[in-house]
Amino acid sequence: MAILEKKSSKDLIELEDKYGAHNYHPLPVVLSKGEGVYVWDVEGKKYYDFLSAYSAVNQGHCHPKIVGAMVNQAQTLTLTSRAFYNDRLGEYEKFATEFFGYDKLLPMNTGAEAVETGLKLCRKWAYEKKGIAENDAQIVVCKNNFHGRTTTIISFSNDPVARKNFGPFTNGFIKIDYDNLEQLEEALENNKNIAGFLVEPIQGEAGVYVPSEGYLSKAKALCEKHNVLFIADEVQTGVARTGKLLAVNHEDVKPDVLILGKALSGGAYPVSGVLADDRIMDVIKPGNHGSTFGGNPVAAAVAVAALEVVRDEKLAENAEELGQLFRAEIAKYIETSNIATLVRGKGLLNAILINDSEESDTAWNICVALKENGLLAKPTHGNIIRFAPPLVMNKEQLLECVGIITKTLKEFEK
Ligand code: IF1
Repeated sequence: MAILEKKSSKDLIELEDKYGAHNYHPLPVVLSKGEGVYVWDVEGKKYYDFLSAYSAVNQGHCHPKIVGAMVNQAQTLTLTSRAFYNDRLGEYEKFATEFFGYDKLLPMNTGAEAVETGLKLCRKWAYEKKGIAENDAQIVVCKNNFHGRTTTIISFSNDPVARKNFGPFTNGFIKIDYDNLEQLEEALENNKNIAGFLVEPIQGEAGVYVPSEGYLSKAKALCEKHNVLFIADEVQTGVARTGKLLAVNHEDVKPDVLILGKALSGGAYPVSGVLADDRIMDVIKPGNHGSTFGGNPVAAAVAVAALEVVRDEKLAENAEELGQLFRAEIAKYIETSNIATLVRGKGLLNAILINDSEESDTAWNICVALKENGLLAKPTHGNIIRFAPPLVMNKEQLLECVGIITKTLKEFEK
């Protein structure tokens, strides 16, 4: 019977094309299995995963400890809603707040929801604690940000593709250049209605743009001076990706509001959350905010297991060490290359700049060739390729991957 026949990659791509909304342009590979740093397509070809589901799968695909916790909890109790207590949420909240050093956690599911939560928390704090007049609060954000897809979040995006024809938008945001302390200071000095500063410690979608050393700590100091909340979106950079538990730890900054997602679950389940101390979080009262699935028992069990893996397997230390090696090896190749011009990043969140225009399809074609050579990565913009493998990789595997990447880039030298 046709229904029992194993479908090919081509069939499955056609199926998505016919029945799915066209909101993505994926690389033409159909995956059906993952383990650690590897994924397999439906024809059985094995690849190194150098995207890690945009840094959600930091702990590696199908980590047995995380999957074990998920299966066990799924067979016991999946969802109660927050109308009742469940026996996992409090344990998770205690674990997560101690792990990250905050008084309270507000659990959500996706990154965008957690960003929304952070923005709502910041506004409410501004009216009830800072004393800004109702509806006057402003939040400073950075140009070329990526914080998710909701209407409020795209209201302060400057990506025309993400915004066009989705208006009207939410007011109350002031855009400044990323990595520019003068503009931040000017915004804070000249406006008494600023409630918060929302920032990615490294801009991921912008092309793994690492700010100048000292930017985050000086921005935090400016926020403190003006009684403005420093809100860090660590959805992509958090949970060991950049070589520290949090990217802000590189500059010893403690954000007032910390937003996490993606690798909080090791990619097994949608888990996000917002962390803050009581002086901020206590503005949230029953009925102010919530979610059917936020803080459900499966999410709670998965998140505890995922964070334990990060700690027990020393993933931050491994990301730091392998990241140094990756950049050093790629930099050596770049010295003699006319196709790659720069490697940048922190820990295992890195990007290689391709010597062509943003409008060109060179980076895309390189990613297709990388796929043929057994490594999956995705361009961000037309001329930047992001490289972010699971953090459970070892040195031998990383060096093999450097070999695949340099060999592939050589095929494109002019
Ligand atoms: C997609 C990018 C990465 C994020 C930060 C919040 C969110 C994200 C800093 C929202 C999400 C994703 C979503 C994904 C592509 C991806 C991405 F290229 F678009 F920028 F990772 F680099 N804050 N990032 O990076 O989290 O609601 O998606 O759980 O397909 O849109 P979400």
